[in-house]
Amino acid sequence: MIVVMAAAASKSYCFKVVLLGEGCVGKTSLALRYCENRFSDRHITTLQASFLTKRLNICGKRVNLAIWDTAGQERFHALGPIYYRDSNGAILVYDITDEDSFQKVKNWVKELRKMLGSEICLSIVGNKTDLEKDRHVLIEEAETYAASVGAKHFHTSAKVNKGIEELFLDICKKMLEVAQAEEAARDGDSTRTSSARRGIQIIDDEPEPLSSGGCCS
Ligand code: G3D
Ligand code: MG
Repeated sequence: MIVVMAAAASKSYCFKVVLLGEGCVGKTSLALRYCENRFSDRHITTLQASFLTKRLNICGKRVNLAIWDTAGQERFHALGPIYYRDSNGAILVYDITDEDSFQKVKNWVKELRKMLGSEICLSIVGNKTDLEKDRHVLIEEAETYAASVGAKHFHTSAKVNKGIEELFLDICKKMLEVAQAEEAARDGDSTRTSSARRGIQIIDDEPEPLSSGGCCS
């Protein structure tokens, strides 16, 4: 769901992005690196919070980003639509040293397109590029696949903090473009039903100061 808070001078956009991918590919590590700039060499199995937040300013637009991470349910094949519905974007992560994890990304793309259509912004991420010597997923194959499904491909390492800012900034820009196009359509009053379907809310009052992730849940 997109929530737009409109005040006289500025607007805030709240976007939800989900992290998807096989267990151990580095989803939690990417979120922690981006939001808290930390990395743990030990597997993080007891993540309590369901999402981390980050505030961005993109070309003068304030964006509150909620990054939803799993609590490890993917290991039991127990991630259902309840986790990703209402998402504005999805980041599909694989481990470049694990071919199976790349195949799993393809399954996720199919499921998301089937359930949410083309409305969700997708990014595909090959993580653990610090382990390049153990690479088992061909760069060209991954990039060609991403392009074929309308997703951008990124190379990241949560361990050495590479490519992560670019990844999140890019998907935020895309989600902002979608939200602004929806606003323009609504202002033109031609696709009111489309806006309603995507759950855009316009709040005309002066926004309250936001606590971390407050309007995104
Ligand atoms: P998940 O949330 O997808 O299940 P995690 O994955 O973030 O818990 O990470 C799983 C393992 O991969 C962890 O190591 C973590 O330290 C490691 N990892 C995550 N990102 C990177 C990376 O960019 N490079 C390298 N080399 N390792 C990474 P363990 O060994 O504890 O399983
Ligand atoms: Mg995790």
